[in-house]
Amino acid sequence: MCGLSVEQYRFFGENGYLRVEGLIGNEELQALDRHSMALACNEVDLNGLPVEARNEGTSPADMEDKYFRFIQFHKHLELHERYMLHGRVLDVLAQLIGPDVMAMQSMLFLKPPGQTGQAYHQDSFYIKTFPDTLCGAWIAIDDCDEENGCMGFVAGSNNEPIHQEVGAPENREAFNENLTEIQGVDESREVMAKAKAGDVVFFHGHLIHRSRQNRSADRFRRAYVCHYANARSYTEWGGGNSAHILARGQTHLEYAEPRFVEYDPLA
Ligand SMILES: O=C(O)CCC(=O)C(=O)O
Repeated sequence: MCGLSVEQYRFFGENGYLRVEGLIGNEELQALDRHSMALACNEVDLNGLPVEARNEGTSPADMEDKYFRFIQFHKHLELHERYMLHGRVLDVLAQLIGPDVMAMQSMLFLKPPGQTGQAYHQDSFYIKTFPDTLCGAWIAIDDCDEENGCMGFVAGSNNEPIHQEVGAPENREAFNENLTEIQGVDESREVMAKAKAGDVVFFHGHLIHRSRQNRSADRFRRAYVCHYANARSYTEWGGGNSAHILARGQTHLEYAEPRFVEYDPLA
């Protein structure tokens, strides 16, 4: 059991994020590293998966865009489901938003050099849960910093409501032009979410965050990020509660079973 200290718990409540160092072990990290690089190099056979390709290219940037950051691939590939249900990640989530935890969304970011980021947003704007208990867990596969486009957090914005004033991003060089940006954010409150490979960064659904373009010459900025909520929160997002895996504990609501891994949410 990975127990948080009172300090860590309080830090998350006040700031809306928490980086837990080295939560992913070396061998686990190597498996993620190999798999994500094989996807980037188009070496994983994805034929026959019920997923729509958004382009015909095969460069790492094309591969990332082709499957919109491999969104919801935990429904198709064992490794994505296994890491979505990572025991130590869930230990932390059970303390932050649990004890009952529902696994809702997975995305694998490759972010090769040159790739844009996503402008300021709050995840609970998109993924609605009632009560609102959304939380992201962002596994760093590469070391990340400002140069290769780590995330930036507006500390404390987890205690703000969901901002409805969104529009197209102003800076289209740094940010994906197809995704929206919260208007009028005070950038001086932003802290850089630097991380080392194997760290996991937890962030609250109301936390205003973004990530800029990867401006490095040759460093990827890969991350596997999943979104979770308390399993007793009601949702219509992504097919409703019955489409999302009960990762920890119990719930009176419907839920999905894992497809690939043998799993006991009460263990
Ligand atoms: O990893 C990134 O660049 C952005 C991740 C993000 O914004 C999210 O998961 O909500």
